[in-house]
Amino acid sequence: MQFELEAKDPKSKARAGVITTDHGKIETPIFMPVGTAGSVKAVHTRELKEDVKAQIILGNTYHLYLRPKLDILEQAGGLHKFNGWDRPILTDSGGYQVFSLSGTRKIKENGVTFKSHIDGSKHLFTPEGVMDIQRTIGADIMMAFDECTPYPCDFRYAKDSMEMTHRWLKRCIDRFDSTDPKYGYSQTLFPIVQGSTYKDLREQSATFIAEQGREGNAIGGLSVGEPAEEMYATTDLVTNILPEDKPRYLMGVGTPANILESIALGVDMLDCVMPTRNARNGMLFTSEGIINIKNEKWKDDFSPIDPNIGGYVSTFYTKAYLRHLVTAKELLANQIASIHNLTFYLWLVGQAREKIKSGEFASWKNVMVEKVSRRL
Ligand code: PRF
Repeated sequence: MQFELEAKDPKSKARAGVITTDHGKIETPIFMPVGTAGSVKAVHTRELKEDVKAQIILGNTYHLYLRPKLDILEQAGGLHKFNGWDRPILTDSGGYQVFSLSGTRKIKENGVTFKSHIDGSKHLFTPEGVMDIQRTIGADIMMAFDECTPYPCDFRYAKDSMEMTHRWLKRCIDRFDSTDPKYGYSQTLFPIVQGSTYKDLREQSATFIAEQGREGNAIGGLSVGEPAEEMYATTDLVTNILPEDKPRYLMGVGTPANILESIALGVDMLDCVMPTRNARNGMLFTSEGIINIKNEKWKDDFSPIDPNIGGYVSTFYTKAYLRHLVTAKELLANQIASIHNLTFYLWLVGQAREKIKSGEFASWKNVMVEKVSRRL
């Protein structure tokens, strides 16, 4: 993997760059649609390419390991072959899903034992095991195994957890560096900064992560219920320490406003279930603000869902028609709403990139944050 910085905004820490992988280039800043179980829910790969213009999608180690399981992924020749997505894929390590999804779980130095949310069966994730699983999935970008601390979290717990995450990282690196990719293209490993919202811990963690000298770095443990101001302050502190010449990935963030603010703080990659999950509940993000499409007021609004962002689905279908589909519980509602929200998220980061390159990002961002946060 390679990262080339193309431009820096003069009035913020925002950057534009290009990541090159064996599955193609990613223009940053970028939003990555979440494809938990090997599919971006309600959106197929041709729509992801042609309407949404996604450049990289996520997969989850936790879900794919439990179903369809590794033997099937290996027989398929990896996740790209299995789901037909031939652009880059990043997999999360399970270090988050194991905490948020599985039932009973026990965290020990060796790893985490947990019960499957599907059938209750018992499993163990270790740093080494999670590297092997991501080798088999065949992700272009693999994530280190970490513990995402909850919020709030007392200092002692946050410190012990961060230190364990650092020891786990060393084990991840040892396993990663002593194994080869399975499918003939290269893979890379991103470590993850933790430390809850404690300044000194975040500083320590970011310094430790930077010292590992990997090709990219991630910021975890945020967007877990802390106030937005704390999330921004922590991100600001961490991006001051992480190397400038490597991409920075802020995990699980967020609303359109969160995304723009994080880009202003020097973040290059983001992912979140919000555009797809909220789409399935009738919440639409548009260039003019947020719409609850279930609301009566849209029943005879025959304007396009969003005429300003391009993309077939967003400019062709009307608000009134989508509201009808949602009201009638038609399956097509989920598809149209999900494609639209993702098209908007990708449009938004694409605009951010253009504004960074033209040196106008900071003032544009302030206007946009206001606009995209309005409730229509
Ligand atoms: N760690 C991992 N995945 C994550 C997170 C984390 O801290 C977050 C935090 N928002 C989202 N996804 N491994």
